[in-house]
Amino acid sequence: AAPEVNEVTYTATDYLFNGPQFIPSGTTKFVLDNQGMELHHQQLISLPDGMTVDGLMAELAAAEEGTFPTGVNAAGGVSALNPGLSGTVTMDMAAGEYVMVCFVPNAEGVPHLALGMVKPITVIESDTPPVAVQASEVSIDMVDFGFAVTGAISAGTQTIDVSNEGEQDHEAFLLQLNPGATVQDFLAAFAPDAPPGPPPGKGLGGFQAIASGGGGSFTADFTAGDYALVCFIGDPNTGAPHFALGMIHEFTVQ
Ligand SMILES: [Cu+2]
Repeated sequence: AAPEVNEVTYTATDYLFNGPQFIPSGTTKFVLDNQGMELHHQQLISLPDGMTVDGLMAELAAAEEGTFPTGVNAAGGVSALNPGLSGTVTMDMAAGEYVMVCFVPNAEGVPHLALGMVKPITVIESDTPPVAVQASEVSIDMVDFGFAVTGAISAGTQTIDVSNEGEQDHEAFLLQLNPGATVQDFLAAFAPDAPPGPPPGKGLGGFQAIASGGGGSFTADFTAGDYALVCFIGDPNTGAPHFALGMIHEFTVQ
């Protein structure tokens, strides 16, 4: 068979994923369409041999904040999107069992996966070879702990390569900031004591957490304004989120 990109679309609502459970292996373009009223993301997790979905949920609940249990690999996906937005991630999917979850908390701090956003996905071995990767003009290397961005992000639709060159899991959540707002202002809006109201920025997707050595690309529409890449993964050594250790990259699109 000739190499081709398999496109699969999932919708996120409050609080369910809808979309195909069975997809072929190979180069896969994941589209996530947020039709809910809250932020949602699509975190794929590779289900280890012998572990059930319920077993994974128990391990995730017991894991330290922002970390994946030992032996459980984060497998990418579309990062958090504001209501009404959609995002795209492309990556090579190996055959196997996966689970799609959303860790975004609701207003009471309950993660969406505990409210129903858990969807088992089976990637079935196919003979379609992966599509040869065409390098994008912009690439992001995620390291312990920072984002190394090569190339300039400009207005318009852009595809950006993402690669986890670090030892730990990393993600590249793409945030557009309201005029005058900072990343800290945005993060503060999710603190337990934050006043009600929308955060001063919007999630445009990006690349959800992926294990060391993994990667792919995401596509986003940029207009003039201030943006940031943020990683929310927890460092098991210090307990600090990666964004507090250097994984915030602010940039301006002209
Ligand atoms: Cu990180």
